Amino acid sequence: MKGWTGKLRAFALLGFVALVLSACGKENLTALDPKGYGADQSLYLIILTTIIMLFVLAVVMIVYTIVLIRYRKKKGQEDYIPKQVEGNRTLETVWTVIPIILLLIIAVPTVTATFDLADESAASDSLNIDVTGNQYWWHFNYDGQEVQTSQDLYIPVGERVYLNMMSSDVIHSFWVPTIAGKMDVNPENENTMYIEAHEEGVYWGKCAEFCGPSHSLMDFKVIAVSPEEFDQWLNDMQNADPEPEPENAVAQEGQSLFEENNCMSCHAIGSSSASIGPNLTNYGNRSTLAGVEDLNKENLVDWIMDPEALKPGNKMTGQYPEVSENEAGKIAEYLLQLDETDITPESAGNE
Ligand SMILES: [Cu+2]
Repeated sequence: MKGWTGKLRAFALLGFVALVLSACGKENLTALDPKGYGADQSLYLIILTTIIMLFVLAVVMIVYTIVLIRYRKKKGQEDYIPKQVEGNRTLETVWTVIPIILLLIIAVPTVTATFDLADESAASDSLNIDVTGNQYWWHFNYDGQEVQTSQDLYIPVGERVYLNMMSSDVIHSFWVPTIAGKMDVNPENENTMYIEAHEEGVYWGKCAEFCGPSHSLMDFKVIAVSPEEFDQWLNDMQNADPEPEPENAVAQEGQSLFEENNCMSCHAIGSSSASIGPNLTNYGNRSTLAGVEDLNKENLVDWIMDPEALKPGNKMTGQYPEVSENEAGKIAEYLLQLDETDITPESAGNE
C-alpha cells in the first residue's frame, strides 16, 4: 500500500508540473499555432510523426499486455515456457518491413519540406535582408534599401522575405516559431532562409542557441504589416533624419549628452555605419527595451545607468562614463522621441 501512495504522489506531481508548464509561453511564440509558411510545414511534420509514434506505442503496449496476461504462469503449471519462434521468417519479415514503411511515410514529406524550405530560386527578385546576430541583440540591414534596424524586423505580409544570416561573435540561432523554423547564425559562414507570414501581427523571436549569460534575453520581433504599410515604413525609414531635431529642450540636452558620452561611436541613428550596438533609428516606436522589458522612460533610465543589471555580459557596460539619473533621464527623453513613422508594432495588430 505504501508503495502505491508514493507512486500516486509522483504521478500527481508530474500531472501538476505538466499543467503548469502547459500554461507557459507567449501568444505568437508558439510552433503549434502557425501563422507562416515554414511554421505550417513544421506543424504538419510534428503532427505526422506524433501520430506514427503514438501508433507504434499503442501496438507495442497492446501486444505487451496480451502477452503478459496470456502467458502468465498459472498456479501449479509446470510447462509454462511458450512455444519458441526464433528464426520465424514471417515474423522477422513483418517487423522489418513495417518500420521501413513507417520511416518512409515520415521521410518523404520531411525531405520534400527540407528542399522546399531551402528553395532560394526567387531570392534575387525578392526582398533580401542581412541579419546579424550579436551578443545579445539582432541587426537587420535591408539589402539595397539603405535601411537598417535592430530588434524589430518589419516585413510585408504574404511575401517571401529572404534572410542572409551571419554572427559577429559566437553562434546564435534565429527562431520565430509562429512563422518559421530555426536557422543557426554562424560567425564563419552565411546561412540563408526565407520567412513568410500569412497574417499581420507581431511575432516574437528568440535566440535558440546558447550564446552566453544573457542568451535567454536575446529576444526580438518580426512585425508583419500589409504590403502598403511596409512600403510606407520603408519610405519613412529611408527618409529618417540621421541627425533628428529634438522635439523639446530636455530632448535637446539629451541629444548633447548622447554625443558627449560617445554613444554615437556604437549606436547609429539613420543608416550611418556604426553597428557595434543596436541601430537606434525610430527607437521610440519599439515596444520593448533591450528585447525584454517594456519600453518606457523609467526602464530606459535604469538600463542606461546599469545595463549589466538587466543583461549580464552585454557590450554596453563600461563603455561610457557613469551618468547621473538626471542625465540618463534626458538621454532617455531624447531616444524616446525618435519617431520616424506611423507604422508601429501596435498598428500591426496583436501586440
Ligand atoms: Cu544568441
